[in-house]
Amino acid sequence: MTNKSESRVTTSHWGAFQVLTRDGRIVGTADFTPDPHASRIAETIPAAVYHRTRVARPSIRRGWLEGGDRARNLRGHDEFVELPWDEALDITATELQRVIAEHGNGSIFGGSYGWASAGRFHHALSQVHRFLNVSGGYVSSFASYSTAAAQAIIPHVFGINFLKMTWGWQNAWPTIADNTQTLVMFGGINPKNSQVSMGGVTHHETDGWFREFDKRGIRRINISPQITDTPPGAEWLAVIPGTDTAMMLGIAHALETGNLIDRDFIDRCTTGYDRLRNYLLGESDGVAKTPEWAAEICGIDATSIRELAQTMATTRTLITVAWSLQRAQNGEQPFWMAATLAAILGQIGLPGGGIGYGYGAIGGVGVAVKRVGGLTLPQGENPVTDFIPVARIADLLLNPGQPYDFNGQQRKYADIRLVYWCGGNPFHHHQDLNRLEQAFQQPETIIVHEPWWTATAKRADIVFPATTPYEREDIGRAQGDSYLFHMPRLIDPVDEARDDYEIFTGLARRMGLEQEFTEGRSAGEWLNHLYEQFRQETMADGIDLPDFEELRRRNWIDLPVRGAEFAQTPFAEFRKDPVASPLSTPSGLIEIFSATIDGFGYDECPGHPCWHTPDEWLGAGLAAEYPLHLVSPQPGDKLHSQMESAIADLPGARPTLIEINPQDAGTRDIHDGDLVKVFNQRGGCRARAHISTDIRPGVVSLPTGAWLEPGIDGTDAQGNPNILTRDLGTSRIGQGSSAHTTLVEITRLIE
Ligand SMILES: Nc1nc2c(c(=O)[nH]1)N[C@H]1C(S)=C(S)[C@@H](COP(=O)(O)OP(=O)(O)OC[C@H]3O[C@@H](n4cnc5c(=O)[nH]c(N)nc54)[C@H](O)[C@@H]3O)O[C@H]1N2
Ligand SMILES: Nc1nc2c(c(=O)[nH]1)N[C@H]1C(S)=C(S)[C@@H](COP(=O)(O)OP(=O)(O)OC[C@H]3O[C@@H](n4cnc5c(=O)[nH]c(N)nc54)[C@H](O)[C@@H]3O)O[C@H]1N2
Ligand SMILES: [Mo]
Repeated sequence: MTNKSESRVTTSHWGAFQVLTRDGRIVGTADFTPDPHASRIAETIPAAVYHRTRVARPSIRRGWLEGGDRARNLRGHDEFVELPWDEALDITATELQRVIAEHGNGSIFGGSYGWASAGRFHHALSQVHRFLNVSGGYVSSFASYSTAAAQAIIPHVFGINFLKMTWGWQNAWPTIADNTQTLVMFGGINPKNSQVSMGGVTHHETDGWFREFDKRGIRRINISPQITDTPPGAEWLAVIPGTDTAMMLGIAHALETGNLIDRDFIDRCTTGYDRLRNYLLGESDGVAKTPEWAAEICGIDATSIRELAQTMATTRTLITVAWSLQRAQNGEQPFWMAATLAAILGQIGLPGGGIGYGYGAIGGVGVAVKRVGGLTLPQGENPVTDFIPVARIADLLLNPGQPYDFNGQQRKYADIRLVYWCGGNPFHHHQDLNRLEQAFQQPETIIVHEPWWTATAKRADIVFPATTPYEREDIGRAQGDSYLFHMPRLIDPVDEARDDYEIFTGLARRMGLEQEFTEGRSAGEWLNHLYEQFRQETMADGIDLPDFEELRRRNWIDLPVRGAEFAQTPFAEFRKDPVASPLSTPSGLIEIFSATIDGFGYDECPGHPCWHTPDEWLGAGLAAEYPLHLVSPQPGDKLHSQMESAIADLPGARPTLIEINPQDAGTRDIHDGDLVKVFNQRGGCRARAHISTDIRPGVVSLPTGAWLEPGIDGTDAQGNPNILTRDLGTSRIGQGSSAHTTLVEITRLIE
């Protein structure tokens, strides 16, 4: 790899790009030309890969090595001792064996949530799960921070797995372009988010489709606290965060009382509308959910709500809901209520009509592709069946043995002694990070694999330096994408970094489990093996693929699986004949009332969608003290906290910009560019004010992505919103993250 310049294509969660190397070093990146709208995220790679914050060598916390009780309270404040690989692996294998012998595998948390990197074999989560499975198992985690509440509620309503619905049962962009007249977008459809997708999105087409919608005169309505949540040209209804369910109920009331519902569809295809109708009309609780009632809550006037109801009933309407709406207290409700609206409008099963979730949340949703076989490292079986809903990590560590409810089950938190994290950054992604700091003091041992010294790595006991995708060979392939990539090893590992696979192989060898873990294969042999399997499956689907050597030579292939001919109309068969093609719900129908959920006896949900005032919103008593609603969306310039090292170095990038309306800035004497403190009862962080009328008064927006860095007074210097957010399950149904249910106050800081 010396003395020459090369340009090879690789892929990532934000799509494909060229990597330029010279003398074995990455010196730049360039766009992948077939991508019509390439993401800029790759540009930070050369700086990030060689950044001073790379973990250079295996590192073990001094207090853990030397302290009698392992000085657990020093996590995050201790120093690390660098050790040679052999010694660090010996110590770690011995510790894993000790914990397993003394407390059993049910005391190991390996849920290890996170996005890690693209690439099918070196997928960090698959690697850690496979390793822990052959070691006797681990407490796992269910669902994701992205869609936990949706994953719980949607099967009750439609009888389908939410992720299956996301990828297979949605209207595709070409169908929308051809048929939809009104696109009603709760939470918007944001091309900045569709830059990325799990495993990659090669054609960034969302912007292009919106230009097409504009040309065709499709009416677009953005119901969101931020106008920028959709491409320009949409009407904007600046809803108060957390109140969409109330607005939807107001629309439903207008449909019901205006004779605008589709009785035939309701009778044939749904169950339980009468129960909801009683609630809408106030017969069950004495409060009619009129547009006037809704307006008081959601901040959109009753006339607009009535007009919207009229438009939705008289035009082919697709209601879309961003995932963000369910990342909130009772986040199950807007997803259920939006489905209910689409059902009573009678548009489910019509091309370009009905309901869709997560358009724009990630690229790939809405793309018309034919699904072909997957390419994944087999993880094996987990002998431990215990799990937590993913966002309950702090509860788990703080409450061993304590009971909790989840989707009709009564469960108990395990007693965790060892935490293994590989491919995620909980001190970026979890809510109420001060609480997570306490939770992270509980386990006896925390092991992390990371390329960089993230806030999580700094709070671990044992940190192994992991390679980045550019330092190893892999294969790239994602759902919702037509491309297949060979991802070449572009440079040697930086410092002493090793692949996760190699690290786990070293541990497995010491634990007498090498054969089980590797099955006798090197990384290269695994790639050949997995590719050959994928090739056979794909050929069975009628698509010819070259052998691995040839894929290596070609670098990438565009499979003939993308195009309008692959678009399907979701629920069309069901709509035609719900008896012959029933849904997998208990009734076989769309459940507007769910006897199952009713049977849970949760007072937050009576068996049909309903409005409950959240603990924190602009109408809460707490708003007297913390009068601004904080939304914390995904960052537009990066993926979560990845490559934060290089981003944080960019002039003006940190602390993070917080968007604030001129009215709210004015009353606080805050000017554009001022350094501010954002705070509430849970904590505080610094940020820099960005004043804009693109955000609704009363709402501020601080994207995620900064690495936590608390100063002596506990204020985070970088601008991580999760020091402010509340660590509370969405409800007992989904127990997802409620990141968006957060009130704050802001003051100007003197620089
Ligand atoms: N307030 C608020 N909080 C949120 C959200 C929100 O909307 N608001 N959104 C939530 C959502 S939806 C998500 S998905 C999460 C995202 O949270 P995470 O998925 O935890 O965020 P990432 O920064 O992608 O973390 C991946 C980590 O893996 C490391 N990594 C990359 N490649 C490798 C590898 O090959 N091996 C190893 N060992 N490590 C690797 C990266 O350096 C990085 O530190 O955040 C959640 N948090
Ligand atoms: N560039 C980039 N793209 C990403 C990611 C990234 O890190 N960077 N992460 C990816 C991941 S893991 C995920 S899960 C998806 C997330 O996709 P989403 O969940 O859809 O995205 P968010 O950015 O969290 O939120 C979108 C918008 O929702 C609005 N919003 C917040 N609360 C409410 C509310 O109560 N009502 C209404 N109507 N609107 C509200 C906010 O204005 C916010 O800008 O994004 C993916 N895309
Ligand atoms: Mo996510």
